Amino acid sequence: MKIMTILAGITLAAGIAGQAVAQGPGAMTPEQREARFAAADKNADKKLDKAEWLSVLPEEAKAMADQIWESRVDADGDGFITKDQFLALRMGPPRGGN
Ligand SMILES: [Ca+2]
Repeated sequence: MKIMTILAGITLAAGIAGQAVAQGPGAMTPEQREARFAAADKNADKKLDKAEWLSVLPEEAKAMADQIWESRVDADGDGFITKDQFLALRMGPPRGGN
């Protein structure tokens, strides 16, 4: 029961984050996503730590930041997200086979 509630919360927060990242109708272009990554990468080491990622996380997603970071962003648990990982982030349904 508790687990289900937590999972539902993660899904909800991820959806909110996805909507905010998309910023209204139409997803961000790859150029916009790269610009966001560059803006977040304060120390220019080409990867984001959690604090840097938090700096570009939409306000409405911050309540679930820990869950989103651990479950979807830093899925390999190394404490960083690379540019490739950032650009590949999809807050919506898992990618299909194409
Ligand atoms: Ca960095």
